[in-house]
Amino acid sequence: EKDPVTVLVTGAAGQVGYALVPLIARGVMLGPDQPVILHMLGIELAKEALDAVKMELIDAAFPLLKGVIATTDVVEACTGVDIAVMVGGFPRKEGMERRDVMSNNVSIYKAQASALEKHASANCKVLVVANPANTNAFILKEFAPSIPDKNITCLTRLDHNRALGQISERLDVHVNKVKNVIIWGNHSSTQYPDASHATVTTDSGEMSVTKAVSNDQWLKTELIATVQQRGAAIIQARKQSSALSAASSACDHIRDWVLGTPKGSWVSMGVYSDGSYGIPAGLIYSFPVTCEKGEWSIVQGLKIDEFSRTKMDATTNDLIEEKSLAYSCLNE
Ligand code: NAX
Repeated sequence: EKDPVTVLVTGAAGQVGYALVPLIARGVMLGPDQPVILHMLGIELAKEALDAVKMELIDAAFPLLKGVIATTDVVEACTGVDIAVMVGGFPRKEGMERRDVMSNNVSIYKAQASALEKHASANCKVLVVANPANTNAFILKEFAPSIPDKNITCLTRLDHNRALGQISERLDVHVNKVKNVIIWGNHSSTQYPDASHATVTTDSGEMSVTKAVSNDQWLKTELIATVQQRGAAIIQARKQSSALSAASSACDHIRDWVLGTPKGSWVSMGVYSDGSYGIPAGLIYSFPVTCEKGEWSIVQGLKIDEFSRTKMDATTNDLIEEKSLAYSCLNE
């Protein structure tokens, strides 16, 4: 039997956390032969609910689950962690200023960065889910300088999967026949869901999605708007934000990162920009990536037309603005 991998989930008593921990314990994230130890971090206010999640994990008698910790102590939570999924955060409530939300999250991510840096495994991989996801990941990176840049990422896989889902519905093909969409930029409404490089496998072989939909306008207008606004549509219908799809996509993100992407296909991840495609270096920006042996690399050489460039720049500017808001909160 393999040695267990220790996975931290912060905010595990919340709705995404509650959907995510059973998937991890079942092997959906790291594979059906990989034992796991779960560390769940919560805050005092949610401690009872967090203890209840631990009780349920024990009750479910998962064969792969070798241990569970439910704690409000950030040091205990981060100690020996191999994979950290950061779901805990301060949500935006009605009537709240953007600045107040940012300020709260900046202090949470600053503190948790230091704890991870000091106590997690040396090669700990980090996925930030909590919003503003890219900027929380950026703050984490700033305050955990000894964690390699390549190990800090944020979730845009849900947006990526949403785009695949919309195209599959439109073409009436199974979602696994569609691949290589791209989410560029910020996990916010300025993100750019780009299907111009996507392909679909049909009975007569692989063809571009642009050709298959035979309506370029749909890809450039409706698809983009639907994916950008999908989170809001779920909130409107469910009165709560997406949870099961977010949890499932977080598993996809880590699984592909650790175990690799299939040959010929890429996925979207919010990663540290190295300047590819003219995106300012150092921003946490969502790019198309392939993964091999636990390392992601940005897909190079894709043609970027005028339309894409404008959209990619708009989401860059959104991220630069968030970054300066975060810095101004730090200096308060
Ligand atoms: P919930 O409010 O249900 O859960 C958040 C949990 O975090 C709560 O249990 C809270 O007590 C806990 N928490 C707060 N501060 C903490 C701290 N300092 N340390 C540890 N835990 C802390 O929100 P939920 O719907 O689960 O969403 C979680 C986060 O994911 C939110 O920030 C949300 O905006 C974000 N999302 C991001 C997505 C993405 O694609 N990147 C999609 C899903 C989700 O909306």
